[in-house]
Amino acid sequence: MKSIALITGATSGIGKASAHALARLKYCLIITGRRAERLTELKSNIESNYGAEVFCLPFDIRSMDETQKSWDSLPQEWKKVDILVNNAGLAAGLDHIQTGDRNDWNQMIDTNIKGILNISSLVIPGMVERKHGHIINISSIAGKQTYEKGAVYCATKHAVEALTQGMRIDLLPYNIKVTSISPGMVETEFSLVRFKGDEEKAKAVYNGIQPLKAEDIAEILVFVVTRSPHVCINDILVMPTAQASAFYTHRETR
Ligand code: NDP
Ligand code: 8X3
Repeated sequence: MKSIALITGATSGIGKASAHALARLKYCLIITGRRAERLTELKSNIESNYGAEVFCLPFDIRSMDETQKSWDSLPQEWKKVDILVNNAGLAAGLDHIQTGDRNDWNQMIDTNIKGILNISSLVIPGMVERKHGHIINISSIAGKQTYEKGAVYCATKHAVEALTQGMRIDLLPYNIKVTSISPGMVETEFSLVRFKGDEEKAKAVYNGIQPLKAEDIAEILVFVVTRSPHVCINDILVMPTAQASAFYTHRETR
């Protein structure tokens, strides 16, 4: 069997673009996310366009039970994951800490932090045994800076930064690369999810600015996974040209 990449959150945005990009590199793919029909559609699209083999695993990454059952359902040869892209994640709401919704907080913490731990706890032991593997965690500028009304989302991405560093240290004896990719604004379903389906609010996030595309991040992922075996890209921060930090953007007004 060829090399295997497992991508979480492949039903949309960065994860979906990453699936296309890794299929072009001839990886066999395990694609995950809750929306099963989207996974099936992506599988058939990828198989017909690139001839890559694809395995769909629909599950909610917040649940260790669901994650474990899905992992157990994989044929043995598919469990030898070479690349794990920890991408599934979300922001829910944009609120001051004093008015934040506890359900939103739990959803972000359970997906963005525990979700990474749930799937990583199943994939990493095999990488350790084989002394081979590459983990790519999709963090964010929100993992490096904290912005108003984003305390909990930013806290989860700061946790991703800490997990990335900790994984790199603990996995050092096992020839496992650990990379963090931290984007600024990328136009995906991210803002639609954050604003719970409010299209107007979601669109306004990108008013007067050319945001990154999911494919821009996938292109960086390709660079990261195609370095020589002795080279590990630790950390990439990437923004739209019109964004300088979490706080400064230049918007063209018409
Ligand atoms: P999208 O909303 O387009 O994609 C998010 C993906 O995560 C979907 O495939 C979704 O699948 C999956 N997901 C969310 N919750 C769960 C869950 N409980 N169980 C399983 N899968 C889940 O957003 P992006 O592509 O933009 O986001 C991808 C990553 O990039 C996230 O970690 C995000 O924080 C990060 N990021 C995004 C930026 C942006 O501006 N867009 C900037 C910086 C980082 P499904 O709903 O089918 O379960
Ligand atoms: C997503 C980018 O700036 O909304 O992680 O936090 S931002």
